[in-house]
Amino acid sequence: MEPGLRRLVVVSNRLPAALKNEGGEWTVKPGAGGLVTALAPVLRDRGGIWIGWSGASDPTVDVDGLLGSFSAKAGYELRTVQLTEEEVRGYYFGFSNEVIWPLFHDLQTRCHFDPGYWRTYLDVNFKFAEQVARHTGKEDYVWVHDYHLMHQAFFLKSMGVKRNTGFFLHIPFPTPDIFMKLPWRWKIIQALIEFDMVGFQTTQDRDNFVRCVRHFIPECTTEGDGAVVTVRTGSREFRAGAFPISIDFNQFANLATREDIVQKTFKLREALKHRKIILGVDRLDYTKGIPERILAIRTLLKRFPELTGRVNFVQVAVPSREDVEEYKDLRDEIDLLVGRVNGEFSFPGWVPVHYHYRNLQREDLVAYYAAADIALVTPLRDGMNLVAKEYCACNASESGVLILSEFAGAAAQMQDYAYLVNPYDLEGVARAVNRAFHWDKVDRRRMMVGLRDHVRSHNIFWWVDSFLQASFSTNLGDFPPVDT
Ligand code: ADQ
Repeated sequence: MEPGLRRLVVVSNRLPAALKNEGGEWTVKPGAGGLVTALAPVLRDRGGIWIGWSGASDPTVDVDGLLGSFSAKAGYELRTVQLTEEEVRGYYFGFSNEVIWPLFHDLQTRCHFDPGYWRTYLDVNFKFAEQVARHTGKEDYVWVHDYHLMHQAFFLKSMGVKRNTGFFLHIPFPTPDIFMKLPWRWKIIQALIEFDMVGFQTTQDRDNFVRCVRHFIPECTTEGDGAVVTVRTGSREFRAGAFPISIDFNQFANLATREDIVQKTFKLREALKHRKIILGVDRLDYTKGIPERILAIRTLLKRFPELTGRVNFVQVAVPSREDVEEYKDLRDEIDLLVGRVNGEFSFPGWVPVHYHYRNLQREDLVAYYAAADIALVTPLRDGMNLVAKEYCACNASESGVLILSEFAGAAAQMQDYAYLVNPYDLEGVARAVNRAFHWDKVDRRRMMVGLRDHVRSHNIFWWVDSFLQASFSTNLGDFPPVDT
């Protein structure tokens, strides 16, 4: 079979449909993320399977029955990996979220290097690999997603199962000095080099990874100078590439101009009395820099008192990992900071910070994006950051300004048209917001048109195509650099 037409098998921690217990009854809810939107048509057209955890640890739930009806509608198969509560604790909350997530975001002091987590991570990865081996054939292409499942190719090989495999890391890959803090560093490198293609969000991430490989295998060489390179380690030859993930541009752009959403946008602006809206939208996570952003708004109001009463900062945070202590503490910290800044600057008829802690419907989110004059996207570190791209897609008026952290993967692609800032530099962020506030309409339009053109052409479908083509292409010269 033509390599590019192989059946696709996607493997990720969670399935594109989640089982939810609502009032004692289990139901299936389809996932709405960009990855599902992009991969579903590919899976449907060439035939495919998605393998992952369903989100239900209750052994009495008829998972296969519930997912069967979803599969029939979706047009591709779903296969679950059943996990016990203890496995979810060790592999997901433990190793994935308390070791790899903070370390790969350069926040090593937040890591809990618990050897028990590591063992459970390996056990669960083995369980996933068994399912992959059971449900796939030699002709299939197995595409594994993210840091929860770095050992898939390694375990398939140890079982003697030959598969063509690709891996995509959605979060950053750290520099060697940070990666070396991981007690299981060599085992992770050993596992990753068993994939045929290892994909990253940026060239910098890819190069960090290659430098870590070289640390353990000094004779490692690379060939190529584009987005994708061939890596040779003596015993292994594989590809490593940069594939900046994106969004379904048209879906967001079309929503933003739909009549009912235009109405919603109008109402939002009315409610805020035509003051300039500065918007932050994030999962509530310590990597997103939300406390620092609120402090930057405080600095803005102190340094530029003439903006008092003329701006509103709207922060929308979607609840995330709510059972984890650190995330509860972060929520408390944000509540406190919002209260402090509002206490310090409010006057009758004006409150500077509007904070919403909830999951918004897509339509409401788009209305916020469309209403905002300035998007303040300032993560301390981020693999890519889709909010930056969603904001541009929804800015149909082409008058918004994107202020973007230089530590978000998106900065590598968007730096020519976004206002880049260091999120730790509160004065610098405040100055950027002040400048954006006063920015001339012609300049704003030029920048936003540039951003929108880029996201339109480098959308999520482009991303899927480039990853799959780079996995099979015989000419890596077809993949020019994707960022700087
Ligand atoms: P995340 O860390 O989840 O993803 P991000 O890329 O910003 O980060 O995506 C967040 C998503 O959540 C966006 O699609 C946004 O629309 C949605 N969202 C945020 N707040 C919301 C709210 N209040 N209500 C509803 N939806 C909300 C990881 C990596 C990123 C990488 C992505 C994709 O950490 O760096 O960009 O994967 O690879």
